[in-house]
Amino acid sequence: MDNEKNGLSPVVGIVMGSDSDWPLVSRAHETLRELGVPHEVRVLSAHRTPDVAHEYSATAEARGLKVILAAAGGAAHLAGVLAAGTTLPVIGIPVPGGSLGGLEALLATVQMPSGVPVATVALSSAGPANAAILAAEILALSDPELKARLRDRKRRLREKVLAADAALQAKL
Ligand code: RP5
Repeated sequence: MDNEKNGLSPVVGIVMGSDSDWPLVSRAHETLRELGVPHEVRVLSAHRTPDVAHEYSATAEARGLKVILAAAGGAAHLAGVLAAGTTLPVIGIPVPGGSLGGLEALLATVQMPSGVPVATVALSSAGPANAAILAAEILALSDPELKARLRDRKRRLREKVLAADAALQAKL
């Protein structure tokens, strides 16, 4: 990953249940890259490699991670299984495309039992980028430079909407 090339230790772990999730999950990777947040990306499965998923979660904090993003579709237990093994914040990304259209992944991700939270983002193309932004917002609580980059990103969003409105008014 880019961080390794730069010699930076990852502070965010992006984990997905299958490499088939990558086309969607790559948006989280791109967003963290834009924000300059060092991160790693892994394929781990709650069902197919449960031992590796447990090990990842149990060692995440000691390895320097501060937030975990976990994406899965179908019976999406990955975020919950990772959250069970760490006190780091875990952000779940439900992946659409299962036989129930992703609703099953959304419910499996969001409906965690008391005491083991998973912060769940939208079941849409906005989900992975929002998960990355939320992770960056958590990290920015103790990183003023990252906070400034997030503020700049939000300012650009505002300008985009204002420009779209101005363009529409000019046409009507
Ligand atoms: C989940 O099952 C994965 O996260 C993926 O969204 C879904 C299908 O996985 P594959 O059969 O494509 O490997 O565990």
